[in-house]
Amino acid sequence: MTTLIKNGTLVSATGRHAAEVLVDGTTIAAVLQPGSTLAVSAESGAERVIDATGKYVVPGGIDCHTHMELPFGGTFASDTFEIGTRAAAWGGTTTIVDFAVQKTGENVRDSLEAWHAKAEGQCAIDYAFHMIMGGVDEAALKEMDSLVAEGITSFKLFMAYPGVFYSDDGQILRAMQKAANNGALISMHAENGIAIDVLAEQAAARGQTDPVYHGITRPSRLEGEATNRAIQLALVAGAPVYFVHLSSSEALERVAEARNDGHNVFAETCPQYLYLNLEDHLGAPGFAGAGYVCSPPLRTREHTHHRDLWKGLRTNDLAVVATDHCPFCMKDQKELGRDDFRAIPNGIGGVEHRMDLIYQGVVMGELTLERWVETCSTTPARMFGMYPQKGVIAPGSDADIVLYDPDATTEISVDTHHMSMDYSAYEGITIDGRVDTVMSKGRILISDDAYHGEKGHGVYLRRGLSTYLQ
Ligand code: DUC
Ligand code: ZN
Ligand code: ZN
Repeated sequence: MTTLIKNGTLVSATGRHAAEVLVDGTTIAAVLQPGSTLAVSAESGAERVIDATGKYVVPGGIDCHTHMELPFGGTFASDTFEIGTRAAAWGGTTTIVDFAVQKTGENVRDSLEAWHAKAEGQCAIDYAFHMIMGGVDEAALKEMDSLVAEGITSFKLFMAYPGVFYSDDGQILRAMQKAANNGALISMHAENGIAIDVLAEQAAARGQTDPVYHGITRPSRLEGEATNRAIQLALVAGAPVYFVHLSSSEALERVAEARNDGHNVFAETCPQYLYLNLEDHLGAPGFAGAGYVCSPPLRTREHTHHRDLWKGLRTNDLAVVATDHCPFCMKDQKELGRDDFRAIPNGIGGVEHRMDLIYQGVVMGELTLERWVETCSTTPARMFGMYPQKGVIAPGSDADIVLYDPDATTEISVDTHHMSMDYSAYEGITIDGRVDTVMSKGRILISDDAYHGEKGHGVYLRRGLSTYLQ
């Protein structure tokens, strides 16, 4: 089927202009100048014409940090691949990169197969995998080469969660040396988990068991320290490093220093660190704060008031916005930690709201429209080896396209979201903009406030090496 999208403003990472987009089957055939002979003939030949008057036409969002069905703390993240990718589509995200998980002591290959089995045939949008390595041993290091060949070109290591996902400095160095050799990108969860466990145990022994102590026992200084340590290890190994879910000014400063020195050091942040804070959300009365327990934790009000993370997004010290989508319900899941914050499953769901929440940054004057597209789509595609198949509206690219309406509004609420969560971390926030139409590989998934997709439309993407490195 051919589709012409006309009368819209095409926004890319580098500019905006009036343009018509011709889609043929699953890919973009042409970007045409309105009124040109080619555009006129494309319209007469098109089987479907979409009028995008007043809308921004942008590449589909790419959320490169999700955890569908993640096993955590004796339960599982509540979104299946089916539900989570459908919710993503509702929010204008047309590709996710989820984290396949090797827990400490498990085999990497078996863990990956298990992840493929969860996702295959279930997804509404295309999906790819990073690999979490919960144990860097000889077998895992060997598997890294074969995984790169299979399109898993990035590996997440944890400096947190001793005994579950944790890697020590020697293991990190070895994985980075391997990455320096095979072109993979090491993604780092940078928090000093050994020190955090001591603080958490001491707090619990004092009877400080409320959700807010999850944040108090994970001070931002320990994110800054781990970030610096990982940078130094990466420099010794000669490998690039990418920090996931960067949450604090201290960590951002370490990244900025390394980047100013010309190093291949990159970072993402997440909407929760831009919008939510420790006192108002994690410290909410009663047990409500449990809904905001994630790691790294929400930072203090002072942190969010400084707006350092928005600034980092402007300067490119933060190159990407992802969600770390890891939803749990209050009932039966967050409640596991009613008597002890250490037992609250860590995570916030937000895959549906990323494009809207970051677009609100445009409305607030924090980012340009182009930077919105770049941080939410184009850079994730380049960073993780999916560009130009994804992340750009250009001939030959997948026809993953969002029409965004700046004149409509979106009110975020548990009553209207599509994630499998019995609360919303962003309840009541209103966005001055709205996802209007979502197309994935030429197929309309969302239009007229209705879902037209189906599970299995999304397929596994074999990623290439990052094309973002300096
Ligand atoms: N942080 C979370 O909040 N959840 C899952 C894993 C992680 O690192
Ligand atoms: Zn993490
Ligand atoms: Zn994560």
